[in-house]
Amino acid sequence: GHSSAVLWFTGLSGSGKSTLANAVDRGLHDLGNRSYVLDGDNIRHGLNQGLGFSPEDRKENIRRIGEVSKLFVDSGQFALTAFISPYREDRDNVRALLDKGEFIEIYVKCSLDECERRDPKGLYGKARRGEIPEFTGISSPYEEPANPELTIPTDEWTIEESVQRVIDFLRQNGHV
Ligand code: GGZ
Repeated sequence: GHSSAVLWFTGLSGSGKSTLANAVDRGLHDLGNRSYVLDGDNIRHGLNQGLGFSPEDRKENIRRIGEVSKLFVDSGQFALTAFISPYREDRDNVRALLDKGEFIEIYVKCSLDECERRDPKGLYGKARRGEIPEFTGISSPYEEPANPELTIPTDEWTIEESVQRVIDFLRQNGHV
């Protein structure tokens, strides 16, 4: 039957996680589903204010987001999360919180070169100049997912194609 899930978008800054999550959110609503996007704007400025970007703080950031996502699924809603979540272990810990099939890891794949070209907030430029320490991809690692449910190459696919691929996956797996 139909069942909600966590759609866990992971990828570099500027890879398109938030854009894709919000587009999928609209697609799910149009199909009559309840869903909600968790991102830096509503989590890092609220629940997780005070957490920075050290490995320890990122771990705690992801842990709390995982717990909140689980609450959404318990309430029957889709949680769409858009965080870099650079550490494989932290993502796997969230996966372990949820039942099988309820954690859908979506690798928003975009080369570092392309993310730097986009640089929508000028953060890569600052990181290159040493003005932002521990910046993911520059001076802090990003660990690619080993076995994501989906990989979406945002430097190759349109947003429409990408949304369709996610919705198709949810259909094939009985979520919608
Ligand atoms: C990475 C940083 C950093 C550092 C500030 N490293 O493009 P953005 O601005 O909107 O997305 C980035 C966001 C990453 O926060 P997350 O909560 O997704 O990170 S993690 O999952 O690793 O906890 C970027 C901004 O915050 N930002 N400093 N040093 N991104």
